[in-house]
Amino acid sequence: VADCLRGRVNADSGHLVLGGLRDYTEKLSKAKRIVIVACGTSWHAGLVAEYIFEELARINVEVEYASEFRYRNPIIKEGDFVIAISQSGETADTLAAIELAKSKGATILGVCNVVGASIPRASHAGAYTHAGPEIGVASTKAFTAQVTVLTQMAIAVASKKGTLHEDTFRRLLFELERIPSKIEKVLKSDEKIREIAEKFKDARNFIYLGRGYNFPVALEGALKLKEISYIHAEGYPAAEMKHGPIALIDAEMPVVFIATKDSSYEKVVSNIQEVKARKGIVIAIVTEGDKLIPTMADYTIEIPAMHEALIPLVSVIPLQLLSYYIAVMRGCNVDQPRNLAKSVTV
Ligand code: F1P
Repeated sequence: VADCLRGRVNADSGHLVLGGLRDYTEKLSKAKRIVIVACGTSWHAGLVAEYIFEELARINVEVEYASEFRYRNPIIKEGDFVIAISQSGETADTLAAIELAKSKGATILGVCNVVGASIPRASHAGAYTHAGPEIGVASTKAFTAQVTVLTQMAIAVASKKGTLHEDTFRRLLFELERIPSKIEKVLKSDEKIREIAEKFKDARNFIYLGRGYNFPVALEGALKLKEISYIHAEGYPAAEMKHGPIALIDAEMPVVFIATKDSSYEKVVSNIQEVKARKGIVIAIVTEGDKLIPTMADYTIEIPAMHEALIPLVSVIPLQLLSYYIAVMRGCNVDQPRNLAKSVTV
């Protein structure tokens, strides 16, 4: 992530430097609609991007699973922008979605990790995440790097469009520069996360809940646990709990809340109360210094405070570590999970 940020955000001059996208910032700022296509973890990064683009740049964004988009007859018009996100740059579903969108006249922007891969080659322009190779099959640092690049794109487009107040622009750049040190701080909770993993390594099910920017993080936390530990896990928007998942909650059910101090905080606090009233076990990711949630939750992991649009970059880290430790304790091969391929090319 530090590599991804270095040389790309120049906080002193207040400029964003997104090499391959420079010529498209102006065009994107006039876009009526952006469609994001991706699979798996990259799709979750796309959901974070939807929230950020809509909030900062006020552009309508739709996020599509490439594996569905490619088989239907989506409405794509000339002038639409399609952002294709992929770690490997070789995912067959995402490539097919690109070709379909291109045939309907869309401009394709690729966000990819592997230089020269098929997806960047099929795109009109794009940005590399430069996260380095993923050693394991399940995407981890790719998510943080993708969200970083997409956030920078949204900031650049919003500032060109004039929808971003100068103070917010400067604050976001300032805070983006400090994300690596915040991640390092979270990594110091390693031992605590290991202890939580020890308690839940034999669980059969998990629920992950978050609101706003932390909803895609809940999905990603659940996916990581499924992928590498083979425990059944579901991610939901916390507000959806009452529409179904609440039926699953009992004294055996660990519920992971991403409950940081942001605009959804009060609502998430009531969701935690609802789970506790049903004797569910609450593991909460909270903002450093939070005094309330630790009195309600069974376990808490702190992350530093930051602008809410940047929280996913950091709140995902303890969830990745939790999955990692649970998987290791269950004797799973975290680098090569069963049935998963590094790039899904069929
Ligand atoms: C998409 C993806 C990964 C997942 C696994 C299978 O890959 O779903 O998110 O962790 O490796 O493929 P990509 O298009 O981002 O390379």
